[in-house]
Amino acid sequence: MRLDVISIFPEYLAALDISLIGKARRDGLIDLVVHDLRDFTHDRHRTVDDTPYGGGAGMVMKPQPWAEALGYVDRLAPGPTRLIVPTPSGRPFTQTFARELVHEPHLVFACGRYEGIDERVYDYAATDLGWNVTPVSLGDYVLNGGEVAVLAMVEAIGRLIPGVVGNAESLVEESHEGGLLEYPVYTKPAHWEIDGVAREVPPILLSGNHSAIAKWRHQQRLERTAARRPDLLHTSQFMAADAIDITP
Ligand code: 6GU
Repeated sequence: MRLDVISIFPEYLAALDISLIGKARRDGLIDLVVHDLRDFTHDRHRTVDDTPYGGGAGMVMKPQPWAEALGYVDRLAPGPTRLIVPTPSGRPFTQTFARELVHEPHLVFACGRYEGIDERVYDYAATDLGWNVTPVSLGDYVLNGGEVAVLAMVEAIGRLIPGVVGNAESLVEESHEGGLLEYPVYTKPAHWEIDGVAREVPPILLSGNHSAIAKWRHQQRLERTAARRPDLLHTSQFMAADAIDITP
């Protein structure tokens, strides 16, 4: 999978050199290149923004550096390309959406700053380059720019590439895979004391009764989802099946 990220703060993306995603890049599973938008400016000050037509607060990113950067990336990696534009006004990024994006051969992330990118850039990408342009949001809050959102999205997408996460089972057992939150987990010691208070591991997990453990974990997922994310229960694949009692 080919990924390009365009930003005026390429150092922000240095985190993609480490951990699982960094290893996947070194192993050749992810071909990721970060570009500095200012390399596509031609003035002495490397200007990327200007005041908005029609007035209003803040600055807007100029179309020319963006069009040159996108054109450059298109020549570097020709072929079907999806342009992901991180913005609070985009389509919600979910596990389902990550699973859709992992099948794309080429993703380009355009990190805007300030009040956003001149809208004509998206028309250029769609019409002249033939790219699929998709504004995407991490949630209903505002970040200063797309960089942190790209770190999250690349990690969520990258870990779905076969071979990136060592234990493939850990992919299916997780929160949101299957529409429910994850069950609580415990490790040794079984009896643990701090400040004179003992906290025990739920005895069922020490019972060796695997079907009882599976039932308990499923019940924990339902209770946790009901408490923290009741909105998820309406669409969960478990609702219709057996009308499970989710009262704690
Ligand atoms: Cl994807 N980008 C920015 N800039 N802000 C956000 C966001 C994305 N998601 C929520 N807030």
